Amino acid sequence: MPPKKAVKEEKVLLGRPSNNLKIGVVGLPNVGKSTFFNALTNASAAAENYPFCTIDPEESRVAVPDARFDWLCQHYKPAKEIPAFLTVIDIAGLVKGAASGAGLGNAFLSHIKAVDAIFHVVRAFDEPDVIHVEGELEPLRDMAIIREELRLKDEEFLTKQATELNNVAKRLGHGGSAADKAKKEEAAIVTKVLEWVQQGKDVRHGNWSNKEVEVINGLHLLTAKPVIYLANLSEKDYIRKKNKWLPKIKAWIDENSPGDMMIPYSGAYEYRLTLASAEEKEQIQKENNAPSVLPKIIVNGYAALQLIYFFTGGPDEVRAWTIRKNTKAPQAAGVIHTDFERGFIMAEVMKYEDLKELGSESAVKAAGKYMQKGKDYIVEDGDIIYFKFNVTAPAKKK
Ligand SMILES: Nc1nc2c(ncn2[C@@H]2O[C@H](COP(=O)(O)OP(=O)(O)O)[C@@H](O)[C@H]2O)c(=O)[nH]1
Ligand SMILES: [Mg+2]
Repeated sequence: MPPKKAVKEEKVLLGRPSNNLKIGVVGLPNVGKSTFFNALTNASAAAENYPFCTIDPEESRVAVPDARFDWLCQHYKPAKEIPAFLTVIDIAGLVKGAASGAGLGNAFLSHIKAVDAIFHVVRAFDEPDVIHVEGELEPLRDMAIIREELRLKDEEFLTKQATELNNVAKRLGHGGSAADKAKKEEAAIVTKVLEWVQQGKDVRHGNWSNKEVEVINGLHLLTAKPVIYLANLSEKDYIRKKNKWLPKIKAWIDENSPGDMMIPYSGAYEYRLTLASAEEKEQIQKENNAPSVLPKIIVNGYAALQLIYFFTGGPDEVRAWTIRKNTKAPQAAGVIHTDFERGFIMAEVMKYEDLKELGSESAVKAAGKYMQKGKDYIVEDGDIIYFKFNVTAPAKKK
């Protein structure tokens, strides 16, 4: 037999975000979670171009800002404009000891379980009027508390899972069917993840095999979710771009949560901006030389999930579709409709940059840059795609 060609295995990513992405705002009480949440909600409600809806007082749907999307809408002047959305959830009730029932206890848990990623708000503003639950302002202690509560919850859950699975595995003994073997493998993986968490580590920082990732994704672990740290500064510090805690927060993240992003912002300032009229808003930002950082926070929340989008465009509708990096054309088509995936024939692809530069679809075609791609094509961020498919193809049995 000829030697097998070495194929590079595609890395399976942690998490399974859908087109309806959710990010939870997490942190100790009085750190500025609701202020941040309200600023986001106000800012989004002000963007009248977008179909906006607030789901409930703690849940808000915000459009992901994207200059390419805006340009496409101007270009096609469609009847309908649908940007990418992020659902942001204000999660209250996480305090020291919450994992074992303190404060609102476990109420926060189901909420965090349901999100795809976490905005971890850290208080770095000193304000004697705003009481700190833990006494003095100490962002590093606060971060450690939140991290530990989430980790403890995972440890508790994994302990139960591992015990159950290992009991089953023991009963199965040696040998067995393929299903038995899979069960035993699952027990071994869950045990391994439990041991990792018992060492005080977060699941997202482990280097897991694809098999392990698949098991982990079924567990909805809290410490497997991507985290973006939001350091909440006073207006003054934000404007002068200086705060004594920031270098320490950064160092803490590098040591305890390597690779996770930190974005400094000021809840008070952002909130004030959202209350101002459009002109006032411009003026305040210019005067202080301190632009709002909300768009950056939303865009990075999106990127932390390893998401990209492709566009569909035409006179009826311009729309941004969310997919994970490394998604192939048929699966990208499947996000629009399962028929598109099932009957996939080809993807006609234009690059956003080409359309923008050349000015029209026909010019892109004339330049030979309108491409026809097959089922192995990996969709790239910013592709403008027209899918061709054949709906009469019979449904494949799974
Ligand atoms: N000075 C200052 N106060 C803030 C800032 N962000 C929030 N606050 C205040 O801190 C208090 C608690 O904020 P809130 O958003 O309700 O915190 P939550 O408990 O984490 O939801 C409120 O009185 C806010 O006005 C900030 O950036 N600077
Ligand atoms: Mg609150």
